[in-house]
Amino acid sequence: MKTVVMATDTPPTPPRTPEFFPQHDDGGSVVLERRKQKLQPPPMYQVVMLNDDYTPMEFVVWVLQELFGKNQEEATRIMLKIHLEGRGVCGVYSRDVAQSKVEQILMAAQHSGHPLQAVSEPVQ
Ligand code: TYC
Repeated sequence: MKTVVMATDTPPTPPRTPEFFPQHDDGGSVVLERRKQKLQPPPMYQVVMLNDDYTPMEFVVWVLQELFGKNQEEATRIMLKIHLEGRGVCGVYSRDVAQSKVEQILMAAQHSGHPLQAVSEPVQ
């Protein structure tokens, strides 16, 4: 007979991976080996802004304040780092939030007619 699951029922819990699993050693006996914990924290992504020769410094400082919550001093420090070194980290987020920040930068830049570029990349 088929088991009918109603949409209102709480779904059955999936079987848990046993923490210990049987292994056969060379002598024919069975030993229990502890499984390695497999769960890793989700990878974090950094939003990196790139330098160019045309975007005004004031616009970059504004982006860092409006989209990344930096104060004037910190925003100016990051902008100058990008200007001098070619790139700089604006913030570190989960993958989706980082990608959304990149899109917001690109939209703001396009809207204002600036060629400002940004990317997100996994934190090493
Ligand atoms: N290099 C730009 C200028 O001299 C300023 C700038 C800084 C542009 C940071 C982009 O991500 C950037 N106007």
